[in-house]
Amino acid sequence: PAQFVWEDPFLLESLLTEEERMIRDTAHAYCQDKLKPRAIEGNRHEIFHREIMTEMGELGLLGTTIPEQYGCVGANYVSYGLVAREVERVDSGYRSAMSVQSSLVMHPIFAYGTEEQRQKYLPKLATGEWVGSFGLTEPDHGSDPGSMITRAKKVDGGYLVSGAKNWITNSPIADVFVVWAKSDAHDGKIKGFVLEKGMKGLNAPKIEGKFSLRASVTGMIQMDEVFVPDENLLPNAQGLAGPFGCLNRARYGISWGAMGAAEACWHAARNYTMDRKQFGKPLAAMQLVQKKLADMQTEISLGLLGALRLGRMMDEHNNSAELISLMKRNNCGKALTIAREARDMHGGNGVSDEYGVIQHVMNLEAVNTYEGTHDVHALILGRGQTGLQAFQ
Ligand code: TGC
Ligand code: FAD
Repeated sequence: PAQFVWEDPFLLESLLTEEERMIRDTAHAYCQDKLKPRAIEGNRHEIFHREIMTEMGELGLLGTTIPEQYGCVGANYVSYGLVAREVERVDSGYRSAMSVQSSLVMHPIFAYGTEEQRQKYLPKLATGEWVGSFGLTEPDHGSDPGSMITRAKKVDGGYLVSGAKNWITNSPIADVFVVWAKSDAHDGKIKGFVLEKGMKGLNAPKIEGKFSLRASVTGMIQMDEVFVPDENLLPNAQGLAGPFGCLNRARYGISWGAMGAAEACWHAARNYTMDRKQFGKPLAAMQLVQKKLADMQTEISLGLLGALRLGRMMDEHNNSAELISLMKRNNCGKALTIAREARDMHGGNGVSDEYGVIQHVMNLEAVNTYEGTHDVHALILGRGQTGLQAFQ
């Protein structure tokens, strides 16, 4: 029989193309050399180092799937997933910043925008000169965005947008805001608008005291009759299908990213228990510890294989939204369990950020909640297999 490769039992590596491996290797080197050294400070002091966006832009890690004519690398969805895995191996907060820019800001401008909008925004978002944010969630409407109250009122030459968005990644440092609002000029249907920093009536205060994703900046978007010119309406999407088209892509990326965080925790737990001796033997020689390592290996191997299969289906335009829910839900939930186990296996040291596990535990709490909570994705899957909706 072939040799067992403990860190890659399905030989996933052999299922990637040359180009996919090249993009992955670029991301891996950057994340380990440049991102990782900042993660402890970022988490301790709630700092998002803004220059990360320009560095990622330089390497082609923003809007990876968007065509080259807009300054992007035009890679496939598998490559995008591999990048998310490498970034989140370091910290989910950095992957958040990257996902929002790529899937939630650049994608809607590319998919629903005019050629002028693409030309105006995409190249600067691709280099990281501009940072984007995505406003769907409201203080009183999270899992049920269809009940949003943010409104766009038609006036001469544009719209007056009023409302508040809550828990918005990147908003305090954003130059561009893709905001979803119900438009009275479109029978009250949800439309996407591109707002820009400095518009009158627009504020984006930071949310303080976050104990998760501390290396990512999160805030609100407050809009008090912000005048948004007609040319900033995204014309080619209407209804919830607009924001969900973006979420499908971000959720897919998260299914890879969460496995990157889980791998970091698994490898840390394995190394730690190999080195650490109690009762005269390495902890890794104990049966209970080996069972935990085996569970981590199993869930991560299966989770990565599922993410890869989903990526291939996305590249063939042959994926369902339900399958994205299945992978987002499974991989986030499993990653959170793995991170908690790895933290436990580090004993007291596990609560110190020096060991690189506790911040993954805290981060994955938010990752399991945003982009559709673990239970909301269960309801999407329940509806998908029974035809009966259980949201209400
Ligand atoms: P429902 O009746 O199911 O659908 C309404 C319309 O939307 C369409 N649709 C989709 N289209 C494409 N892809 C999907 N995944 C879609 N899901 C729904 C649907 O076809 C329909 O279209 P139309 O044209 O017929 O109107 O809507 P509902 O109101 O019953 O929704 C229920 C539910 C629970 C499925 C949905 O609202 C949901 O998924 N809630 C979770 C909310 C969420 O994920 N929010 C994310 C906010 S953004 C974020 O968290 C970013 S964090 C990023 C980071 O920092 O990394
Ligand atoms: P709620 O919807 O109030 O849910 C609370 C609890 O009730 C959850 O356990 C949920 O599973 C459960 N629940 C809800 N409905 C049902 C039901 N029908 N049946 C059973 N249980 C149910 N949003 C953006 O738009 N843009 C962003 O950039 C963004 N970034 C974020 C960054 C962070 C750090 C965080 C924490 C959130 C971010 N979000 C963002 C918001 C995120 O998407 C929401 O928090 C998420 O969708 C859940 O909504 P909620 O917080 O209002 O929880």
